[in-house]
Amino acid sequence: PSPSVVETKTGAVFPSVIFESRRLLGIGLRKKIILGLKHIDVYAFGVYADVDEVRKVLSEKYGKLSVSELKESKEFKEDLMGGDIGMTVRLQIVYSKLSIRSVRSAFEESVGSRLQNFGEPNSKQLLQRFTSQFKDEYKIPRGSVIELSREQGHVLRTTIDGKEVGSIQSKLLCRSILDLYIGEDPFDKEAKEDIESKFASLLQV
Ligand code: DAO
Ligand code: DAO
Ligand code: DAO
Repeated sequence: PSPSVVETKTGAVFPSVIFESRRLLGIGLRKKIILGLKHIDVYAFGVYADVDEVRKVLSEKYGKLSVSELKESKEFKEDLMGGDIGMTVRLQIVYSKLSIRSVRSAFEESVGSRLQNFGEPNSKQLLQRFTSQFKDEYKIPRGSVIELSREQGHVLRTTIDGKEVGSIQSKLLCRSILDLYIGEDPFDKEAKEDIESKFASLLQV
């Protein structure tokens, strides 16, 4: 069995491999400042990618570049973010008082700003379609695991503790969610660095 990785501040445990072929590339922490002063840890996250798909989609074009060349390449990042590559962000809830209402509003703020940046004209409707999946009766206590997965054809599939709560097909929504973790202004910069290096090393074969 492959080992797990522990996020030290929260104790959240991330399996090295999920869904048989998605490998853990890096972990981080999502924090939030509430009432302008209090820092809370909301969830720990792990970013996973399907290694075979990364290689299949990207190695022909980028296989000859070094890690540092890849890190400099905007085109490589674009292809990675926008490509049809299976990826999962696994969230492990740390904050014990998270309500569905605050999840919805945080989502509208963080993902909504990305959708607008990417020029999605119907960002409001798209957000609503996604957040309407989050029913008021769901409970997400500390320890809950939420998985946001990009599947074939840019389908965003959401699960809570392994149960599917919905799927939505949208390339831009998938991209916007990945952008929170590995985009230009990520939640956790160190995590993004780790993930970038891992991606690049996957192509060094
Ligand atoms: O910064 O504009 C951006 C988007 C970044 C996406 C980054 C994904 C990971 C990139 C790996 C770089 C490899 C060395
Ligand atoms: O109770 O007002 C409060 C603080 C809530 C902080 C909510 C941050 C939500 C972040 C999104 C979580 C997604 C699972
Ligand atoms: O941290 O701001 C953020 C956004 C995280 C994306 C959260 C998606 C949460 C989906 C959870 C549904 C739970 C009912």
